[in-house]
Amino acid sequence: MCVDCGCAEPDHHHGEVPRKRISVEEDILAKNDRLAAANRALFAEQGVFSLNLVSSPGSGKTSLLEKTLADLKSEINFAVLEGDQQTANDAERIATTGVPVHQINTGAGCHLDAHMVGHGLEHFDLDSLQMLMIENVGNLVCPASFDLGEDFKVSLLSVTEGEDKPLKYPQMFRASEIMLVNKIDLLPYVRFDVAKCREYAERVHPGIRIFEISCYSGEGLDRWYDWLREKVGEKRTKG
Ligand SMILES: Nc1nc2c(ncn2[C@@H]2O[C@H](COP(=O)(O)OP(=O)(O)O)[C@@H](O)[C@H]2O)c(=O)[nH]1
Ligand SMILES: [Mg+2]
Repeated sequence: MCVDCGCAEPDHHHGEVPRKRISVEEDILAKNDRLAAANRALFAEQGVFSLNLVSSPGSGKTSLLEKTLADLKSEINFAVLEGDQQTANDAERIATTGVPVHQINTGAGCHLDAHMVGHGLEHFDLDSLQMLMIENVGNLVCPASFDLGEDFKVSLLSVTEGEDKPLKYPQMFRASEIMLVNKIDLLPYVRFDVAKCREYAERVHPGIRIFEISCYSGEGLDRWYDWLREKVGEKRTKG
């Protein structure tokens, strides 16, 4: 047994190796933060409002984008960056709305980073862009640590996932301005306590804004749309 930490590995050292690992991780995050700051400066200069959508796979990020773009594209100029490990499936879904979209495949990577987003922006005409939607790789862990330069992170949680997710993945919900509780059309069929979910989210992030929505029925989307309109307006005035 290792004398340093009590783990089962006999030849497990706790000297230089772990220290080096930590400094590499710090370097990666510091480099990411510098590139995120550059993205943020570009968004500010161009008056582009940007959101980073995060959730487990299947919570409805792409569905939310399809619905939002279909309903608001006549009043807001959007572009979408899609992040997935493999496939261009989501970009193909978004392309059917007619909104400019670019797919980023991260391979083994579990999140988008600011460098990928910076290059992704090269595919869009920033002069006419008002709002950038970034769909991150689906998971509630890694994307929390990587700033992309966005204005806000938006977490989606669908009612089939269990109401305790804000407590289990607090970093993600703490980093998010909004939590969207999606698939409320399924509430009659699943055991999901919306009041508890709200309480848990509020516990890890006091003041978090919560919208209950269904991308299928459209219920609750009006408040989400009003919030987007308000924020895009504010950003244009500042930009
Ligand atoms: N019942 C229901 N299903 C939904 C809703 N939104 C998305 N879905 C379904 O959930 C699945 C995953 O959606 P998708 O948008 O691909 O999720 P993503 O992986 O987060 O991008 C698909 O089968 C969608 O049709 C909703 O509001 N209600
Ligand atoms: Mg998707």
